[in-house]
Amino acid sequence: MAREYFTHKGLLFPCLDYSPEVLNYVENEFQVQDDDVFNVTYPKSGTNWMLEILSLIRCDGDPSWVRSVLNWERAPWVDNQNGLKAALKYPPPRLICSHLPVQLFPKSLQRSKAKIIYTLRCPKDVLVSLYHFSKLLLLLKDPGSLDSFLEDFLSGNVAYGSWFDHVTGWMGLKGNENFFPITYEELQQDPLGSVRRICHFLGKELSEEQMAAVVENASFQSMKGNKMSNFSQAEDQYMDHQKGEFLRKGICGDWRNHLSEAQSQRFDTVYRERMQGLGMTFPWD
Ligand code: PPS
Repeated sequence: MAREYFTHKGLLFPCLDYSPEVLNYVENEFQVQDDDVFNVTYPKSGTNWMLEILSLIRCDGDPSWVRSVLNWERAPWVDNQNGLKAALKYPPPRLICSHLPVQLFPKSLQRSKAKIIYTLRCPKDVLVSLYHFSKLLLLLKDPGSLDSFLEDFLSGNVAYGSWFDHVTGWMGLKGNENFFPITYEELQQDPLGSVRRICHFLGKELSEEQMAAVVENASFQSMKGNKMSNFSQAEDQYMDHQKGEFLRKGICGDWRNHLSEAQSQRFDTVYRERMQGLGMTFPWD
């Protein structure tokens, strides 16, 4: 089961912990509640950073919760079996993570006032982060060479499917008052301003000191030193801790250290083809 995938509605998902039954249940039966906050991303786009920020905002910047409860318990991933069980038991107001593309997201979202925070990241950095993470996360297939993984990524032959489809699908909700898109790059460039905007979206008032505490306690270094947030507690059946760390580099533009000129140009060609119709610009454009 480890490192194997199945296909559900045209997309690949890991066999370990995922199933068509769970995905169907989440899409068709899961009841979104008005006070739910969803942390939605394509993998490796800053999900856990946002999870930490949202956890800390919930506690007015006080780090006790993030230092005492595992991140996947603070905000379970509804997409898989264990996460779904935890989400169903979660006392409201729920904080829930998901990597699902918009077409597989719970249909009941349409009838609710739940809030969605959608974090995007430069796709070349997503590619590089996912390439490294695929070596240690035993849910994912071994990535092979960077050249072949680049082609898999560009064609959506990876878990959760195509980055391009995910982003264009979710960004269709832009302008909806309960949808808040933000980039990893904005979080890096202006963490305090980003936290202020997230608080405003959530209708949560924090003082300047409390927002500064959110930024500080959700920093790369703070998370790296917090065993509730750095995935050091992930079981060996899920993660090969010898192969690397979840909190790898945490920077923008690391792709420049990995992609050759030819690989970068190949990426740009597909990016232009897939993104030109969207009419949006991003910090990495
Ligand atoms: S996952 O596995 O899909 O849920 O991964 P995700 O959390 O979306 O993304 C992991 C990358 O985010 C980086 N990260 C951070 N960067 C900056 N600051 C903070 N606090 C932070 N927390 C996580 C993490 O290091 C991964 O990026 P790379 O480039 O691999 O370092």
